[in-house]
Amino acid sequence: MNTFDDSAALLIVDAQYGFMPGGGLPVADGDAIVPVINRIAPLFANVVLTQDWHPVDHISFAANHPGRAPFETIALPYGEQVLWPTHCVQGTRDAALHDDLRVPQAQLIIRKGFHRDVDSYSAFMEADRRTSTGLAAYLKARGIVRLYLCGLATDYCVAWSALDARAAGFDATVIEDACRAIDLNGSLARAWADMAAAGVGRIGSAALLNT
Ligand code: VGL
Ligand code: ZN
Repeated sequence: MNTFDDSAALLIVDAQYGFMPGGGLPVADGDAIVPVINRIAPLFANVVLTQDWHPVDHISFAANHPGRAPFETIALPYGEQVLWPTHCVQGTRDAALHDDLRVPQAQLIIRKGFHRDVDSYSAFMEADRRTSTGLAAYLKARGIVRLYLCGLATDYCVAWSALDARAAGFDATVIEDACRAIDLNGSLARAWADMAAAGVGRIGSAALLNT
């Protein structure tokens, strides 16, 4: 019952324990996305996942900046960086994808945030806006032109990925109820405004299931 042909892909962003209740950087109600994703994933022949994948000494962790607390911001060479609680450390349970995700057809897992000195919210481009993850080239090589995005968190990794998808020439639509947000200092409203301005579409999973 694949609804979408080979020119479309579902991009599942950071559906990891680290962003679920009990994780290092818990997103409220984050685990509610799992059953929604499991309902929509069978519509897609192509599925790609991302995994936030930090070394323990990563620059985005408040713990690596003495005297700083989580959710403060610092200036880095590439711009402003939010300091996060330690999350998704490489090889830990916190970095694992949720066990209940059922996407057996998934074809690629893009790991990001593994350079110690650069964060990467986006699945496409690291925060220095120069270092590519290789995802755009992979999708283009496979003839994929349309992306549907879901995962965590709406206002960080999903939004940055959707914006970069548009910048790289892809059609991009966020599946709203298959995402949850952090919403730090108005970040969610800003993310939706930025996505709208960039031509990112929005759809609900129920509408998607009726396509
Ligand atoms: C994310 C903050 C830090 C995300 C990842 O997946 O949205 N947010 N690392
Ligand atoms: Zn991270």
